[in-house]
Amino acid sequence: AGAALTLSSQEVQKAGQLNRTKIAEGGRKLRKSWGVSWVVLAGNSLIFYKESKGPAPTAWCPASSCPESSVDLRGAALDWARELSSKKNVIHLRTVTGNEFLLQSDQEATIQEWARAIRGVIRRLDLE
Ligand code: I3S
Repeated sequence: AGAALTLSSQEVQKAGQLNRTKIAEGGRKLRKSWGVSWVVLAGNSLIFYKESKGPAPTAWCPASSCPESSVDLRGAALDWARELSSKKNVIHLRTVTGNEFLLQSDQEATIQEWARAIRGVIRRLDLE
């Protein structure tokens, strides 16, 4: 939760651990590579933090030293990804820049909460 704390000034709306893979970059399809990310929904962005590979596997590295990527949700689209993965509970996020991600949780309720929260931000930005 250290990562989320440093973002408090940006209105953290949701944070948690999800399975994640990027499937396209700038409209170009990528090879899937699923991994666990710490995901933070804050302000207009979805931010991914890599799980720490250090000696304490349960700890997340501090935001300042952790490789991260950030997705601008303005104009993005979110759908269920039933045809894009054999896994259950997968959502598909597409950005205006043609980056695409799959996010997955084994808990249906968890991914539904994420879908609701991300859609909320996308809708708010659509209205601006
Ligand atoms: O859509 P795909 O290509 O069936 O996705 C699977 C592959 O990316 C696979 O990796 P390799 O092709 O390197 O073996 C992954 O291990 C699978 O998890 C991918 O499928 P799912 O259905 O799990 O998203």
